Amino acid sequence: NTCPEEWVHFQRKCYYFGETAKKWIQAKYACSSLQGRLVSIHSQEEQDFLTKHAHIRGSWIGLRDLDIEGEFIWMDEKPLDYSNWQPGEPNDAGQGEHCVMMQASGQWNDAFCGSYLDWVCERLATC
Ligand code: 2F8
Ligand code: CA
Repeated sequence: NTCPEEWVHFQRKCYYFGETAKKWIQAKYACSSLQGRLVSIHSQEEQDFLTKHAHIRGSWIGLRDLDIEGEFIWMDEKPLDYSNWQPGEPNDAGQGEHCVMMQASGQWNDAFCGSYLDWVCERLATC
C-alpha cells in the first residue's frame, strides 16, 4: 500500500500531521482539501502509532459530540469501538467542549471547538 508524499503509511491508511494551528471546523476542511478526513481511531495499535507522532500543542481528531451532548461520533461513521480518554475526560468543561483533541501524551480530551490546534487527517492507502 502507498501514500501521497508527506503522508505516513500505517496498516491500511495514510496519515497527515497538520501543524498549522486551526479550529476544528477549519481542520476538517483542510483534511477534505487534501482528499482525506480528520482521523478516526479504532484500535490500540492505531493509537500507539498516532501517539508516536503526537504534537506538543495537541491535535484535532475526527470525533465530536456537536449534535447531542455526550454522544460522540467519528468522521468515518464507524462505531465508537475504541477510546483513549485522559482520565476525567470527556468533561464538557467551560462554555462547552464538543470537539476531541489528542494531547501530546496521545490521550484524548474534549475541548472548545474554536481552539487553535494541530490536526491529523487520514485517507485510505492505495495498493
Ligand atoms: O483539567 C482538564 C481540562 O483542562 C482544560 O480546562 C482547564 C481543558 N480546556 C481546554 O483545553 C480549553 C479541558 O478541556 C480539560 O478537560
Ligand atoms: Ca475536556
